[in-house]
Amino acid sequence: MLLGAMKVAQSATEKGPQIVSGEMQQAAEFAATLLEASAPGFAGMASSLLLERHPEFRAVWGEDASSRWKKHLQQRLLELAAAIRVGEPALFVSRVQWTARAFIAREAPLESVVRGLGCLRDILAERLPEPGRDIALSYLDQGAKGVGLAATAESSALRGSAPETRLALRYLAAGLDGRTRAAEDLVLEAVDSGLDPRAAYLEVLLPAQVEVGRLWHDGEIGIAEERVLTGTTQRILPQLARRLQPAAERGLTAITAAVRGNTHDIAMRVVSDLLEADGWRTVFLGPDVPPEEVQRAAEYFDGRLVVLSAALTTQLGDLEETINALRGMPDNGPRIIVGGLALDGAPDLWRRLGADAYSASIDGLLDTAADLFPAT
Ligand code: B12
Repeated sequence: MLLGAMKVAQSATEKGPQIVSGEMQQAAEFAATLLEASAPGFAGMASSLLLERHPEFRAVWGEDASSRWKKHLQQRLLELAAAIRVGEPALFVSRVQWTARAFIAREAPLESVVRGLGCLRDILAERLPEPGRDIALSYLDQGAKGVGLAATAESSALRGSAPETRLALRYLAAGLDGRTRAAEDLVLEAVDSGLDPRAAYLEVLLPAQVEVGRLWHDGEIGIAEERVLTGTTQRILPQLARRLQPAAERGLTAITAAVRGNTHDIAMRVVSDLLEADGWRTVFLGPDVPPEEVQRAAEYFDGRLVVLSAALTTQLGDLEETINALRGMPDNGPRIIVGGLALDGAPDLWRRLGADAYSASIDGLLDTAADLFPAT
């Protein structure tokens, strides 16, 4: 059962999540399920309506205008469904703002984001049955209002003059320039000359990854450059792991995984390495792991802690299914810590999903794990 089983849903007002009646929960679940199932159809209708109302957009998006808008609006509908299911309108608003920033960066008319949402609204008002329609329309309205508040650009994660930041900038420059070996040497030589390997992970490589994402989002680099830097980072990670000073073994196993659908596994790789250095035996399952496989691994390896990551809000259902699968194990299963960008902006959501803890950062996760399992 997905998140509709939660004791919380979002009212059709512009407030945060709140406890509401079982009826409201059912309405939210119903709307979310229907939106997911009908997303291609609704998106196709909204895309046709948009181009009928605004033929001038054809000149901007060319011959594929119709299919590109359909794809775009379909993704918004899936994000809308995900936000409704967890009762968090802010998650939908942040997705719309993310889109708005991408449009601004690519000099596409910002007005078209609002118009597109308006067409979705009209289609849903006509076609989405009650219960749940009002919730969907309210979320769409909040999304449309958020467009105007979208920042024109994200600020760089690499500001300031700390030596680690300067190293991250040099690493990024070499990596983006395709000088992979030089980029690798920069980081490893710094560590061999005294830089704490933890700082190399958390203050050099990860901020460089976040920065490359920002540059891509802002249209300043393409996918190829992002892939080159990510590949370089992935080459360095195992070499850094060998340079971490291991603490005394705890005799406990932690399983780490990016949930089904989430192909971002670098954070989990880093978490695994740092937990291992903290005395855990770690089992890193990698990206896109189905709930039943996480559960099977927890059983097979006797995992006492499971760390899960979801990057996109559309992966929240997969996260919840994974937690539920683990909770079905004897004694309520292992302890579960969750994190990832999907939970950003919804600080209490982890509780409702049934996890034991949430951390926004990897540093914080290590403290949380230590709190859950105090050394004896
Ligand atoms: C590399 C990358 C990819 C690679 C991933 C390769 C890999 N093996 O990991 C590929 C190319 C596959 C990819 C695909 C996509 N990506 Co991508 N990607 C990135 C990028 C540039 C770097 C990711 C990374 O390594 N970051 C460093 C790690 C450590 O950061 P992180 O994963 O965010 O984790 C941090 C926190 O979230 C937290 N954390 C994460 N998980 C957990 C778990 C726990 C328990 C804890 C405590 C903490 C924690 O700790 C980390 C450090 O602070 C980011 C930019 C960014 N801001 O990160 C975009 C980014 C994450 N991607 C993005 C998008 C949109 C996509 C795609 C949808 C693109 C597309 N149209 O296809 C797909 C979706 C894939 C999917 N189904 O999941 C967006 C997500 C926006 C959003 N919030 O919705 C980002 C933010 C880019 C951007 N600026 O817009 N991506």
